[in-house]
Amino acid sequence: MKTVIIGAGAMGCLYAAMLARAGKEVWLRVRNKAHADTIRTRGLLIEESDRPWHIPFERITSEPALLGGADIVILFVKAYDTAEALSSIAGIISDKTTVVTLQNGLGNVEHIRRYVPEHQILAGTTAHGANVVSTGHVRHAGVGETVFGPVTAAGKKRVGAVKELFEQAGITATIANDVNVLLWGKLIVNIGINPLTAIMRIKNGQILDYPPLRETMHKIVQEGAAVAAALGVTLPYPDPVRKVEDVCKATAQNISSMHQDIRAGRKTEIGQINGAVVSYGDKLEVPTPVNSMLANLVQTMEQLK
Ligand code: KPL
Repeated sequence: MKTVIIGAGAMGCLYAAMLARAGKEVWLRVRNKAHADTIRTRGLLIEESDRPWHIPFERITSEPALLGGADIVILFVKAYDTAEALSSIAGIISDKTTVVTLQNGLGNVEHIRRYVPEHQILAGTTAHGANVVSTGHVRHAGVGETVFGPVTAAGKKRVGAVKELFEQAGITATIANDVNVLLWGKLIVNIGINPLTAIMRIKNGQILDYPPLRETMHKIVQEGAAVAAALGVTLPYPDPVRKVEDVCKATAQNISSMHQDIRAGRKTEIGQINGAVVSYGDKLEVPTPVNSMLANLVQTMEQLK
């Protein structure tokens, strides 16, 4: 069973290291040749609360042609790079390949569908907290579940092999029946936490420490929940505001992925997170003024010199 992980950010490196540690054949595909060379030379270093661990990692390349075929492809690139990533690795996908997206944001499945038949696609979320310290060096800030499921009923028979692969590597995995509900459930968490932590440059838990910020988070989440309801999506929890507060507490020490992007001067996933809520809101005539304002602010921050 050969697994190819696309993207060597925090999550890509973490999952690659865990699978390699379990003796699995796992490859990493990165865009940047210098990053590939660094990881091939130094291996992957994972810092955990008790102690760091290291694993040599030579199966990494920036050249898709060197990857050969793949049984499982796991996508961990930023959501705005999904289409490019898929077009670059189209050659390694056959009718046997299962493509798994565990990325943030909306729109990933729609991009993957253009290259891969629906019954070969699994989609889901990861609740692991991880930050990049330097190339191939990751701080594993929090252990969480990986939840995923098939995009269509015909994909059901593919979930078992992926769940087994994860579990053999110590990655706790749960199967979800309704992927749309799952993705919207995670989206609502991301719209409430990511832009506020990126703009204020704070850790996730600090949103709850400042009443005006906490109130703003409530408004963002209520708008998102109204859009989900208008779309006919029943969120996987009864009280969205409470859910986001719980995630703020559970990941209190995390630097959210959007905050990490802003810190590193990278483009963020704001378009696929709060921007996606605004787009659906516009189509469904559900007002989303707070999400829209935050999307504008984060987009401006990406451009600030
Ligand atoms: O998914 C996350 C992210 O940072 O993108 C959360 C859940 C907010 C954890 O940091």
